Amino acid sequence: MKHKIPKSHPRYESLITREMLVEAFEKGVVVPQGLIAHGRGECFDYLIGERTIPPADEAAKAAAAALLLAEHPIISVNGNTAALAARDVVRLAEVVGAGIEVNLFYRSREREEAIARVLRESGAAEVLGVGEDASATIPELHSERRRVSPRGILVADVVLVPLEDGDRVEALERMGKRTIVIDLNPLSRSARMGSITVVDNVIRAIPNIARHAEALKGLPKEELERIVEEYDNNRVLGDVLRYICGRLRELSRIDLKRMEEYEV
Ligand code: PTJ
Repeated sequence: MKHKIPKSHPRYESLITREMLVEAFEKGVVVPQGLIAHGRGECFDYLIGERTIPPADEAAKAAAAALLLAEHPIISVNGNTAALAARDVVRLAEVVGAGIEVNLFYRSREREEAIARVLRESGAAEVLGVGEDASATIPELHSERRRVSPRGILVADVVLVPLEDGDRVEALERMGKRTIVIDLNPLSRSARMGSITVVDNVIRAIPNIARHAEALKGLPKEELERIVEEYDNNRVLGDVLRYICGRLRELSRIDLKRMEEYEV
């Protein structure tokens, strides 16, 4: 890394994450817009306390069950996800038997290949959605995200979409696919339109879904179906908002200089 961040820095993790994104930006993996998107995510991460909150864990469990039940699950990867969680994506894909596909809002051949390279270096055997492979289109979607692999997202029944930009989630849902969204903003269009929304940092969310999948793997199909059927995304998003409100209310009553000492 170009800038050495001292381990003792109180915001070490957060600063290292930024360095990872800047480095990925310099390699052409992340777009400048991705750095802006990350800043928005950081703000929401502060509000939830930079940890996996109970409603996010509930969503991660439902996501794991949905991925295990899927006939043809696909993990969609964009620049930020490749920069922050490539190894975790590959691991999750292995646990649930999912395909991995590059899908970009700011698509270029160079970026597709740079992202596929990061994924392959992280252990992915096959990466879909690169070059001519992205030859199919999602109907009624006009952004570059419409271009998908006929062996991947086009025929998938469950698609995991980390850090998405709204309208593709709606288009995939219209096609009858189940979408699992990872987004720190509980009010984003993607968060509201997805079937299952994990309001958590992609860095924590993907390994957490993999942990749940490992634990659920041996369960009978009916049990997994029950978890997915009982899951209510609107109620869970409401729980996230209530969690944030409650946390802010408690924080407003303490000495903020000593915030880290409180379990809030
Ligand atoms: O790599 P590309 O070309 O596909 O472009 C990717 C970006 C992220 C630039 C593109 O999808 C975009 O513009 O996304 P948006 O509309 O800015 O939405 C990104 C969402 O992700 C926002 O709601 C952020 O709060 C959220 N977010 C940012 N960082 C994280 C995050 N959610 C989870 N984990 C993060 N680390």
